[in-house]
Amino acid sequence: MTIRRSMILLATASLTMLAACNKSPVTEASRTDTAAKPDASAAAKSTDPIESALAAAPASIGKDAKIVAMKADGSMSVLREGANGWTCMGDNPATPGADPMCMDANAMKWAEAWIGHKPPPADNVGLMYMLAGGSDASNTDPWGKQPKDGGKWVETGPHVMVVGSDSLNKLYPAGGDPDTSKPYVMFGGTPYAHVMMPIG
Ligand SMILES: [Cu+2]
Repeated sequence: MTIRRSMILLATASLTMLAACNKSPVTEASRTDTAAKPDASAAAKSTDPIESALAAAPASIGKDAKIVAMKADGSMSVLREGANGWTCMGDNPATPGADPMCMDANAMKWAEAWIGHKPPPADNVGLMYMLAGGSDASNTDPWGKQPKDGGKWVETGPHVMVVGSDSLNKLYPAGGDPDTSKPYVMFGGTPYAHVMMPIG
């Protein structure tokens, strides 16, 4: 608990720096290329947790989704109630890339188990949207905070995730250095193995 809390405090402290590092190039590029379009990446890294969360899913899902934020103790605080069974969470500022997520009720049960270091429920296949991409310290350690031995972050573009399906996990490669341009398994060999399916 103490470690988790200090990690989160650390993450909060470096929020401004990270936002500055990551947002600027994207914003500049989009100004040149797509001046009229909203900048999805900047929205995903927004310090407004609702704006960030909504960047994860199609608007048709996001508009009625519940929005939550993770508190320092790992529990969730509700920022906005929802009506469609989906729950969205904004970017984690402790990771370099954007990684807001929107999950259905089964994926939410899975995520709560993962965050709480508990076994996920059996027979519980769930879907998750991460349309702004994902940024993970490790593809093998479900609770990794930093890449090991100076390794790189696992950066994945826009994708959907299927959690809780052993039969699907068996179809795709796992391991420490995945090709994130094709379907792959994250956290393979752990109870939190899931398929990451890039969609663009
Ligand atoms: Cu993901």
